[in-house]
Amino acid sequence: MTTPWPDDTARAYRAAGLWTGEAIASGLPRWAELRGDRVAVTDEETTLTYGELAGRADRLATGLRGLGLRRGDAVLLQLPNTVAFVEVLLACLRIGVAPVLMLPAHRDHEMGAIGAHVGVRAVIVPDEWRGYDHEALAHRVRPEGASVIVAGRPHRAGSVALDDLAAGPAAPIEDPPTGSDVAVYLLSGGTTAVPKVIARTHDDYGYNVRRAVAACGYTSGTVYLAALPAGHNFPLANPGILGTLRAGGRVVMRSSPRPDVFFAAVERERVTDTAAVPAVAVRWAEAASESPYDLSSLRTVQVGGSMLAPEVIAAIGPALGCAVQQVYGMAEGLVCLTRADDSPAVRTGTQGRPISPYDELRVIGRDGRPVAPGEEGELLVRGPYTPRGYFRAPEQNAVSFTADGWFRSGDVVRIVDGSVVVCGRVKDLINRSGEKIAAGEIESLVQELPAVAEAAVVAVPDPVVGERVCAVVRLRPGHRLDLDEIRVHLGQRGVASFKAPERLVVVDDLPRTPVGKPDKAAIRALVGG
Ligand code: J2J
Repeated sequence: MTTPWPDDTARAYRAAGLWTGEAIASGLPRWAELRGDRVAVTDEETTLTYGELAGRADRLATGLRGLGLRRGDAVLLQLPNTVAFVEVLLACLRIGVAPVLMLPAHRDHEMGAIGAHVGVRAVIVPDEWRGYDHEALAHRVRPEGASVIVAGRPHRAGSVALDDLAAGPAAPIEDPPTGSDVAVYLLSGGTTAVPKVIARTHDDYGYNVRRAVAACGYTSGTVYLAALPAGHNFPLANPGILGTLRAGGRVVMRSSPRPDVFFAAVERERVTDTAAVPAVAVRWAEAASESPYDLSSLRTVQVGGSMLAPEVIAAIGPALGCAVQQVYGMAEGLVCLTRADDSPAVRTGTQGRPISPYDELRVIGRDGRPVAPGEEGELLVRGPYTPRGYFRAPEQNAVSFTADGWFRSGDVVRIVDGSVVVCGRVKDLINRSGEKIAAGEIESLVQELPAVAEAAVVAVPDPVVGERVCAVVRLRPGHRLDLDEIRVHLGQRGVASFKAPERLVVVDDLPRTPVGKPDKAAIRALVGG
């Protein structure tokens, strides 16, 4: 199911004190005692102190157990950036129920496939979000026997209100998780038809969070704004929500990265730190000069998730009046970041160095051999928080991992004086504003249209979102097709709308490799990618 680290490696990580055996939220009662009346988390409507958050999470944990959820079970967690997200996350972590972190944009296609793949025992959703009925979605996709838990006001028979679950007294936690239990399941953009799932253990994810906190210097004075969807690894753990709570700081939840929402939140909450994908950071920087808001509390904006030119990076800090930290990370594990005391050249021109001295990085050429120092090649990685395989995916693992446990990142990088520079990628996906869209997934969906004989999906460069999805198709004789038909079809299939092609190119034939397969590099070149 999950590929464990080899015994001797795991022993070494434990002996070195990297893996502590502790569950991630096991400190919650202690936090409540020490920090009782300090604010832990706030959104536009609700504010909870550490004491209140611990109480809510433990009552909710008891409620979840009352529904029959037990240590080792999994749930789909699809909540926007709200206090409820944090409560549910902590409740789950307390009792060893692992949430699969979905995005609010996911629909039947993603929720159904992933819920079934992981075998979830509950689906946790908002009642409605941005005009969409998530409770109905949850009922459509839930595996048989799984509960539907609704934040807000449920209106369907068979749903359970989150507030009702948290209404009773908290019972002692009888069977708490240990270090090797799964803490969370993260989604990988990946290159397959269905997103791949990464099981992160309490040991490995907890270590990742601690290292990120140390590298970024978060303290009880940190006010972290979660502006990216909280289910992403970046705002969740690097250092993000979990790191800020660990450090005793305050988490501010906002569900939109719009500049006006961001500026207002920074001023109102005196935000010190946040994380953005490049497209979002650039929008904030552009809007800052006209903003009447006071942004003087901002200390550092982390930027990562997709490529950005050094000169653009260099302009963001001055515009927002704060430091910029580049972060190169992946849900599969490895996180690199620039440090405050790095030289300006390193801070603008590289994506930083690993957060752990135990991270092993290797750059290989097309021949599979390590390249000369400073040369470009594919990055392979291993380490104490980079799992050795995807969850229940033996075939994919044979491709994505080497026999001796290295994860093939699919990223093309150079390593200069220990810092990583991301140069490109060999994996077949589209990186739209930091959201990873698997080409293969969209290709199979476009292929379902009767007019389509053959389809290839590639990225086209875009000044705003970095890359957009472009479908290149060969039609069946006598057929026509327009972009709307593709978008409507994907919508009907219940695919998250951010994945829908935004450009269509019809060709007489697709460029092919010598063995007759569509030649993705040539197709990319054809459409200007
Ligand atoms: C270029 N490409 C980057 C960067 C990620 C922190 C930050 C980002 C992610 C993330 C994350 C990049 N420059 N600075 O999980 O904790 C691309 C690479 C990488 C892929 C991973 C975190 N930072 N990328 O983006 O799992 O291609 O994680 O392999 O969503 O994003 O995507 P994801």
